[in-house]
Amino acid sequence: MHLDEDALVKLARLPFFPDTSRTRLGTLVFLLDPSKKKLLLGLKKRGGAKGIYNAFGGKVGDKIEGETILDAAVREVKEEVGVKVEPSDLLFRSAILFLFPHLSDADMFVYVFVADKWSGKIKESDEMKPVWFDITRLPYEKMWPADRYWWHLVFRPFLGKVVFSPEGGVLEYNLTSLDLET
Ligand code: 6OG
Repeated sequence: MHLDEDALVKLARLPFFPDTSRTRLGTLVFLLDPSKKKLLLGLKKRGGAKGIYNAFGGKVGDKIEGETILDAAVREVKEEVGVKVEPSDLLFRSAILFLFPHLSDADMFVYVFVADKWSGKIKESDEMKPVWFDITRLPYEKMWPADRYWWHLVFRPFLGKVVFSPEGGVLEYNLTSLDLET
C-alpha cells in the first residue's frame, strides 16, 4: 500500500507519536532488487555511524526547511546512492521511535520505506558505499544493535519503540503491528 503525506501524518494519532519539538524526524529507505531476495545497504563512510551498514536516509528538514517526509526520503536516497526514487514508489512500512534517555538531543522518530523501483545507476557517494546483501544474511554485527529485532518486519507494517542504553546496547524494545488499511 502506498501512503501519501496525509496518511503519514495520521500516524500522529498513534499512542507514542513523539513530541516533534524534542524529537527529530528521520527516514530510512530499503532498496530491494526485483527478485526481492537482495537488499541494498550502505556502509557509512563518515560521521558517528562510520563503519555501520544502514538503509538510506537522514533527518527530515535538516538541509531544506519545511521539506516533507517523502521529499526528504527521495533526497537522501539520491544523495547517498545516486538514484532517483519517485515518491509514489516509496512504500511506507513502519515508524520507529529510537530513544536515548541519557542524551538530550538524540531521540529520533524514523519513517521506514521500501522501494523496488528507481532510475539511474547505483553508485558510491562520499557518505555511503552501497553493497547488496541476501535478505536472509544481513551483516547484523555491523548494523545498529536494534536492527536485528525489527528490520525483517519492514515487510509487515509496525510501529516500534527502541530504548538504547548509554553503552549503546538495547535496553528495551516494543513492536506493534500497524493496520495501514484504516
Ligand atoms: P544522520 O542524519 O544523523 O542519521 N538512524 C538509525 N537507523 C537505524 N537502523 N537504527 C538506529 O538506531 C538509527 N538512528 C538513526 C535514521 C540519521 C539516519 O540514521 C538513521 C536516518 O536515516 C538508533 O547521519
